[in-house]
Amino acid sequence: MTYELRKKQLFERHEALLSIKNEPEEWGNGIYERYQHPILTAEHTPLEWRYDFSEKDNPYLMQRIMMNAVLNAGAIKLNGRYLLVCRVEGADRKSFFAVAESPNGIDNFRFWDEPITMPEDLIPATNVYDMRLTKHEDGWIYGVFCAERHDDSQPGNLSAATATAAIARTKDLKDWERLPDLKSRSQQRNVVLHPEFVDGKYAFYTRPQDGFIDTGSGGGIGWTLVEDITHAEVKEEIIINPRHYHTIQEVKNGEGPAPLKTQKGWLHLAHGVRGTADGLRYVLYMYMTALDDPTRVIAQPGGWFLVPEGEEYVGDVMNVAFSNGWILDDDGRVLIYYATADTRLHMAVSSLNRLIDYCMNTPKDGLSTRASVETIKQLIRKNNGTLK
Ligand code: M1P
Repeated sequence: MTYELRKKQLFERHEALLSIKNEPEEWGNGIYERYQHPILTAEHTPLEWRYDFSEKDNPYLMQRIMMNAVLNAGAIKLNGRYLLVCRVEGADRKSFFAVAESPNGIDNFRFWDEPITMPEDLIPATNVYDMRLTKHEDGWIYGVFCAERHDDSQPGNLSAATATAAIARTKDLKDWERLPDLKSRSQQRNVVLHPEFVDGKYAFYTRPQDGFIDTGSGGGIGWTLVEDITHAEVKEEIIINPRHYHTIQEVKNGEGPAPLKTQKGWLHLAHGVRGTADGLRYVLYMYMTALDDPTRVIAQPGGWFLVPEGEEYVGDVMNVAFSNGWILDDDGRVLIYYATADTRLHMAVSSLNRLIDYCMNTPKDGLSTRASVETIKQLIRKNNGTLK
């Protein structure tokens, strides 16, 4: 086969992948509908990012730069356009940010021509990932993400790293202004900017952690107020959604996307982590906080909201569901973007009303077997008319 013919077929196959129509599953759980196909994978990245299309320089039509994964995307609807700021990971293990756009938020996602060039901070990071997008009432769109650096206090340990919350802002997702990283005594990952001022200050959801992986004494999802976002510092930090023994958030948890404001309270999507004999299990869960006090949890359904299913379990980091992006659409639908196994990106669709109902009316975790059995029995009795 000639070079030109192989190249043509390569583009045709890629176009066929990009234009697959995605359909919702037929039977869900009533809370949301998952879509059948992953919306973005490494194979969706533009061919121009991976191939040198000069026959002279690349006669074998090899991938010169391979891609490993597309995962953990921030999401926003901007001027009617559905946009994801994806974490794309190359074969070299470096993550970078790239915008993918879809005409309907569900399928036909296509990457913009080039990845984002994120201006570097005073201390350049080795790796950046997991951007949370917040359309703040100050008029900026903020991207808060993890900046990872080698921990130079342990020169002999090649795996020693630090996690810091990096902050950047933009109006269009094209040009970014980098602000200094969030100053904090502890390491921080999964930091998210609240969309409104609270007491005239910027408010951040935090996730203090002693080490790069272990949260250690970090008690859960935290909260801090910051006067000047151009010199953001965690001075006082409270835990608003703690870890708890023998729950889905025993080992760690972290805020997902920026919360959605509803008439009943702030709606939150988060991830919880537990240990198993086979390693960590990452699942998604939801909770709500009060409108007049976003630090006060007013509802939290027991257990997980979404877990990996079937093939979703398999990938680079098995047994992981993770989300840092959702879009509240004009018609009340909530488009939830989630990654599985740190490998690919999927979506599920619900609505604001359904998610509020789920949060307000799902029994909470009674924290013991006895309480769980009692909750199940109450539902049985309600259904057979014997509930007193
Ligand atoms: O590998 C699972 C996830 O691990 C981290 O999340 P956390 O800080 O809560 O442990 C992040 O690296 C995330 O990107 C990754 O998906």
